[in-house]
Amino acid sequence: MAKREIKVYSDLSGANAVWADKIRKLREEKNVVMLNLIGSPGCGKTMLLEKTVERLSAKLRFAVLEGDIETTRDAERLDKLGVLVSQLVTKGACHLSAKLVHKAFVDLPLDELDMVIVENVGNLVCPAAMDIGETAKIAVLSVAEGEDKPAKYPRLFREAKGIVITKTDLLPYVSFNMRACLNDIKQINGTIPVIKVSAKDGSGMEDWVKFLTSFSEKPR
Ligand SMILES: Nc1nc2c(ncn2[C@@H]2O[C@H](COP(=O)(O)OP(=O)(O)OP(=O)(O)O)[C@@H](O)[C@H]2O)c(=O)[nH]1
Ligand SMILES: [Mg+2]
Repeated sequence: MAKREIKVYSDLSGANAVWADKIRKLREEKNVVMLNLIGSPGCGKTMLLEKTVERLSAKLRFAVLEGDIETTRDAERLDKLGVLVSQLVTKGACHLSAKLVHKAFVDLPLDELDMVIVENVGNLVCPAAMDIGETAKIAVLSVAEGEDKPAKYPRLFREAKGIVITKTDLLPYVSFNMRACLNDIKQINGTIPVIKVSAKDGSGMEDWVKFLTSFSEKPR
């Protein structure tokens, strides 16, 4: 039997990189910060954004891109608060691709914005590996998930420029060892800022907003 050549397909991330570079270039041209929020399903990303709106609106002009596998529910939550928001629906993919983000990003009124916050699809693994041309990835971890997550899913916590520990109001009811968690984070990403918040009771929200605004003070 004649030997048939096996076709090999790879380097899809190369195609992604082209779109990520387009976003980066446009961001730099328009002087817009883009933050990529990444965390498990239900860790409180959207509620954190809901509670951020009023405080952040007083300081800078921002829009939100909501990433989900299905539904426009998260975008509707922010739209109700008057936020400029679009919904990116991946139809099954576990992370946002740079191509999809680019499509929504170019439609934003970039000349009138200082910051775009992207809520990625709820997932601790895949979005961490995907460049979407962001200024920074921000890891979101709730105390309900357990303190071992940074050690078990280190890529996100290594690549992030900040970590938000959410739902701190639940600390009395869950066995989350904050000291062990912070120790692991230190091993993975020594000097990374860690912000502890409760979107429910409002504690830590000032620190969170200060952290966000610090990005618009740096080169974008
Ligand atoms: N107790 C408490 N509950 C919270 C807090 N933040 C969010 N929640 C609850 O956690 C659940 C999930 O919150 P979301 O904000 O939808 O989480 P998410 O990370 O956006 O979820 P996905 O978009 O599905 O990945 C909701 O029931 C919220 O009410 C908090 O600070 N404290
Ligand atoms: Mg959400």
